[in-house]
Amino acid sequence: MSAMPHAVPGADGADVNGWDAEAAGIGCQPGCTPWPPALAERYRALGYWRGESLADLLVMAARRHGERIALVAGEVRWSYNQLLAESLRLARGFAALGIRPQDRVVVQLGNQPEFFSVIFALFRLGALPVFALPAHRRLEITHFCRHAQAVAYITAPRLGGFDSHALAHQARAACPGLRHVLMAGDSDCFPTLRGLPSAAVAPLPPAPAASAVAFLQLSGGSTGTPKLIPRTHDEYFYTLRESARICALTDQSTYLCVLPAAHNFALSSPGTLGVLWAGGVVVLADDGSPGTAFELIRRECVTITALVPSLVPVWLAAAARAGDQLASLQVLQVGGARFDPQLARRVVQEFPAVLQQVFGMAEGLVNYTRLDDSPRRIASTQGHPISPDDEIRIVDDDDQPVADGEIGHLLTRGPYTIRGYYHAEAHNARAFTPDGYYRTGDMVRRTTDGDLVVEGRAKDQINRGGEKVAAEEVELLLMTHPGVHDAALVAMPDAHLGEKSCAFVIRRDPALRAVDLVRFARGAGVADFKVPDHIEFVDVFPQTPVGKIDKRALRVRIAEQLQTTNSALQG
Ligand code: OOB
Repeated sequence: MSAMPHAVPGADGADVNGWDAEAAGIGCQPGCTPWPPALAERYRALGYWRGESLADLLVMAARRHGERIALVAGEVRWSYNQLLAESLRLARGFAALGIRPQDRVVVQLGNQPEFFSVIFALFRLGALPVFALPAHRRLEITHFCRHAQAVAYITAPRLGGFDSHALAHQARAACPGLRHVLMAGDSDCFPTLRGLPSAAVAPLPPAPAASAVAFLQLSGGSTGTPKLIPRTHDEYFYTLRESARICALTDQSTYLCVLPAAHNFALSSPGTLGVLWAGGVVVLADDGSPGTAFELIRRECVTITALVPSLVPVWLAAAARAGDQLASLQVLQVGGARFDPQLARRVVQEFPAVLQQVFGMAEGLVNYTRLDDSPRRIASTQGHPISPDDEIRIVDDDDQPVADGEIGHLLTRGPYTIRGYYHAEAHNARAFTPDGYYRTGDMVRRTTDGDLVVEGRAKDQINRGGEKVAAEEVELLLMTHPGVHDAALVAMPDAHLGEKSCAFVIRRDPALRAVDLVRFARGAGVADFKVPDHIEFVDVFPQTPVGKIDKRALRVRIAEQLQTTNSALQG
């Protein structure tokens, strides 16, 4: 990683002011695995990595589109100039607090304008946001703070309906390294973003190197502790530019953000950052219900939005009664979880916008169906990768390529797929091949047109309507209950979310009830979506021939049980 720091002329605070190159993260990336130098050179030579940082993105966008509207949230409307000015004010304020380049800052905000001013401020400082989701609670937030050795935690007094003050107190008490807790909104207990010193005395460090890590994204994961994903400015900017091109974004585009803004799909595929790069408008919604979203689409003339599959049936039903409310909408993206091909066909036939399927992952690789693909391709595949340099291997259990068209494990590497998780050496040895391919854990096949179709999953994860639950994380949590001897979490079919979680539990205490365990899991402070949806008590687990818990058998058992119950209810 040899690129020199690149600051767009006119970017604020370009002089060094006592900050040294090492502090600015140039060539120093502890805990991160770099690309092999020859490949990095190739990606630069091909113009994929252009030496521009995500802070530069906003400076360039403000220069081109200054007084045009960048963000809309309720009655709040910020121009590009306002967003840039506010992010620089915050960057100076953060610097005055002593937040330095490469410091980690856990950011847990809703779909609100401050999410953007905060992350662009951190990008400008070269400090790394760690993207927590609004649903995360004490266990996740304290884990992120500790694992990333965060110096600050930025949250909002209310996250959805949740009062986050207690969570903020708990995080501060549990994480001695956390020097600052800041609130985006009024608070009696914590300093607020509005109250940050606008210290002219605190100069900004030089702009970060584009080759440096820009932020830590969360992995859906399949292991006991959630992993962090280091993404660099250079490669992330590449995905934004290309995603914006693939989705035909222009400065006339308006994107409605209904998914959590911190999630990779909503952030960059092309998401809010892709739209800001194109000079369009980002409209922030509190939720994805048609009641909220359709009115915003009409009022703001939204042209593109992104959904998880579980929202699609209600959108389809509401669209049939929506009159010309959706007249401006050109593209409806759907991704993040398995999308039933029959439902996809209905969208293609009935919904008044072009469907685009998106199959991506926070670790990198993103596939899109293209806007001009045939309706058949759009409805029946998850598209193909962003980059001609995305390398795809589809292999059997022994890492040998499967025959064309056969289903196998998807491995990938390329100009924006990470080479390792943050500070996770042992896990990296399993999650990546020796030659740097990421083992996605997805089972796919490739069509003769070169599109990927997701056929299943080998990783031990539950995809709950796009929210990922790592089985082991929940199993370990349940096993901390004194009445539990062993636990195995598997997916069970759900008509609305696609999948829900079912915990099979071997009890130590015969009096233990499902409701006790659910209460225990809630009380332990995990995100609600990780609390098992259903609990089955058993005496033993079925085993595979090598003596592992046979999760496939458990999945079949609960699926059959549900089917029997459903037919009994219907009969
Ligand atoms: C997106 O990112 P993550 O990191 O929350 O989850 C990635 C995983 C994939 O490995 C796959 O198992 C599943 O989510 N997934 C899909 C899918 N899109 C993602 N499974 C089936 N069909 C799809 N279309 O979910 C994400 C990141 C960027 C863009 C879009 C989604």
